Amino acid sequence: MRIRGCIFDLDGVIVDTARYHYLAWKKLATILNIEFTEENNERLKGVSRMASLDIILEIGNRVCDEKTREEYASLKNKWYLDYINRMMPDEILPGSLEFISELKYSGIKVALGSASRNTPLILERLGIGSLFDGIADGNIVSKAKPDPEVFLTAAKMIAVPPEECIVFEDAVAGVEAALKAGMRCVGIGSEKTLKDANVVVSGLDKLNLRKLKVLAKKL
Ligand code: B16
Ligand code: MG
Repeated sequence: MRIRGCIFDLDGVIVDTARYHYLAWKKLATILNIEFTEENNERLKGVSRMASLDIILEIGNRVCDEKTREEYASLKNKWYLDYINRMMPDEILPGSLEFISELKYSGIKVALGSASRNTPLILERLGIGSLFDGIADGNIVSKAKPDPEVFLTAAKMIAVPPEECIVFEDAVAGVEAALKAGMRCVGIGSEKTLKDANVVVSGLDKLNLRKLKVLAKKL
């Protein structure tokens, strides 16, 4: 395939915020007397805030009205923001900046495709907002991953057709979204979890443009 656009997920690919999401959800679960484990937290990766809350309520066998759900979600986000507001650029995952810069330097368009409504704040904390030619996040899309909307929006922003885009994603829901968008997907994490990705690497530090082109021949 010809690579003209690369679209990056944020949480779990460029920065590891999963731990902060977990700690904030855990706090809410404890208050609600729901047992919520790190294993359960895997199910929340890549899915929207409200869908994450619904998974936790389902684990605890609870049903809530809309107003209460909104209150719980905003409480969790308040605790999550306490962590995010203390984030520093050294939390950017190894190899991310080098890889993205190399892509840009070689003329490939680079976009962000994240479910997170906190994307602008995270990018500001990390000082990397200006790196991207397009930013599609949870604030501008209405359908959460596994719906392809966020990646299709990102591709439009960089004016590259889906078949010439590669998505880098750490979550099962995100891989599904990328494939539904008609894009190729490089899974970031374990092959066992990301079975449907076209190829899987453990992190962006394992990639450079030369290696990506070799992988792309198999895509
Ligand atoms: P927020 P990504 C996702 O980001 C996270 O993986 C997921 O765990 C979280 O629930 C979702 O963002 C919404 O985040 O509460 O900040 O809007 O992986 O798509 O970059
Ligand atoms: Mg992610």
